[in-house]
Amino acid sequence: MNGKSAVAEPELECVHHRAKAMAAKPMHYCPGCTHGLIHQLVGQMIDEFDLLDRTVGVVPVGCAVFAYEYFEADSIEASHGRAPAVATAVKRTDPSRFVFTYQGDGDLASIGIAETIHAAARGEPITIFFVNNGIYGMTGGQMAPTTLIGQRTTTCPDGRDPLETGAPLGICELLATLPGVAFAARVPVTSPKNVNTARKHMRKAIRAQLDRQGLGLVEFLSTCPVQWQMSPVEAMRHIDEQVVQTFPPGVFVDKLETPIRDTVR
Ligand SMILES: Cc1ncc(C[n+]2csc(CCOP(=O)(O)OP(=O)(O)O)c2C)c(N)n1
Ligand code: SF4
Ligand SMILES: [Mg+2]
Repeated sequence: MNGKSAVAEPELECVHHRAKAMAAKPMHYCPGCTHGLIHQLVGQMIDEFDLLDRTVGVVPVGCAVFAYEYFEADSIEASHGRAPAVATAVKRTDPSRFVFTYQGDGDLASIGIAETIHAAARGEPITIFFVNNGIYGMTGGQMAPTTLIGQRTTTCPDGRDPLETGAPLGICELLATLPGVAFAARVPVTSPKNVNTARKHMRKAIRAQLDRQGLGLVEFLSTCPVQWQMSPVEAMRHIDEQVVQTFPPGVFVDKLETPIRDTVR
């Protein structure tokens, strides 16, 4: 001790904890990808609502294909785009389960658009977490229905031309026309404030299912720095400055105070 008194170690406060619903495994996502952050939000919600024992997650094909590795809950891997149909089957077989899907934009808005629209039209009491990064991330950066006008991808290297491939598809705007949808909102996950807003939307999308009001969906504006060929910081800025102009954040449907039966003809 050299005659000196020992300096007390400062007590460290852990600000971020891994949700109990999350497995203690390193994730495979690229640096700066917000898939991991959105996973953690899903885990936090399962903890908050104490749903772990009765949750079934339906996970997609896409970069989140291994999502089942990261949740402690039971999970099913759906074929590309089929998650809302699989979730419908699980929920109808055992209505006591909390059933969520986790889907990318290629999965939900392209190959799976029929499953999305019909699950919503039927008002299935399931919760959809929709990760819109405007591109097919996993397969090498091809154009998705959500790709911005002028955005370069491997299948539109000169930028998306709406005269050739149409305009970006707004899923929240589309679902807002369907009476079976109890809650739909869009949020960028680009700042602590926005992440808090995401949590608020997720609570409502979960309540829509637990109160059997109808389908609940949260669309996250998510980064893909690798396929966008941007740094993680540039990718966040790109969402806040560009993506939100085509996909405005907000609540598109909130019928939680109105029994769904009163809104269906
Ligand atoms: C039936 C079928 N068609 C095509 C594919 C190839 N495929 C795998 S992932 C993917 C797109 C993934 O994009 P997205 O859903 O946006 O997820 P991201 O990787 O961007 O998170 C495609 C087309 C497949 N696996 N199965
Ligand atoms: S390719 Fe894009 S979406 Fe996929 S893990 Fe990497 S950054 Fe994320
Ligand atoms: Mg995508």
